[in-house]
Amino acid sequence: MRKGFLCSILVGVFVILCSMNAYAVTMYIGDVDGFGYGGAVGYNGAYGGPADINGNGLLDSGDALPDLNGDSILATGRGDDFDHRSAQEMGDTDGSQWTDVSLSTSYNGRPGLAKNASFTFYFTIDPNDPYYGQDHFLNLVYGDYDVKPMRAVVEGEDVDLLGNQDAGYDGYIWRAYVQVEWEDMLDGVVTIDIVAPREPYVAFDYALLDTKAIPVVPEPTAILLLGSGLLGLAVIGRKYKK
Ligand SMILES: [Ca+2]
Ligand SMILES: [Ca+2]
Ligand SMILES: [Ca+2]
Ligand SMILES: [Ca+2]
Repeated sequence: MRKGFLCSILVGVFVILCSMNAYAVTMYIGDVDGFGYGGAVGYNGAYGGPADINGNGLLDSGDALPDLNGDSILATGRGDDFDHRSAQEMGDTDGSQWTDVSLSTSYNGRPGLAKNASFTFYFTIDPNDPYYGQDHFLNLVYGDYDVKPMRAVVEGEDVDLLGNQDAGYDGYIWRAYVQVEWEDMLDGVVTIDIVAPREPYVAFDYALLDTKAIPVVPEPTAILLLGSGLLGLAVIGRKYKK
């Protein structure tokens, strides 16, 4: 009898955990595929080294967009236009059409430029949702912002974007995020507008609405430093023990 009771409690807990995951508002516009390059194996950034700077097998935050013609500059009219959109992404109207393509003045197939881009999340609010009332994060992954001003406006709030000047190299890929208050989600819509009147070449990988911000993968050198730092601490710890 007691075994059966315990079993039913465990099953109950499992069902609750499953339903918690199912109810979180986790929505993507576009896909997590490194701008359609995936891990960009064999591609270099304009700085001369691998585009996948952090070496995690995916073009993401902290990496560089590929300098396709190898002229050490990533820009409009410099041989770096690409269009990796699927037919479905091209046809979507939520914002997917702005992802995985160079929004570049030299690319005739562009859906528009950065200044025309916007992303809209539509979702259903359920008062029984365990996440009901919880603030969320709006994440945006983009590359090669270097002509000011450019910013994202999320539910009317300005979001600062880091650009190539901050990284010190061309084609810088970064993720920006902002907390979205629950009050702004009650209508079941969250919008991102890009303000970039003069930016002639930029690209977006995807936008994500979730209960957390996208973590940044450390660069290999940072991992090494962290590793040696931990090693140093371990040595110090050992010395103290003596
Ligand atoms: Ca990477
Ligand atoms: Ca180039
Ligand atoms: Ca640019
Ligand atoms: Ca993508």
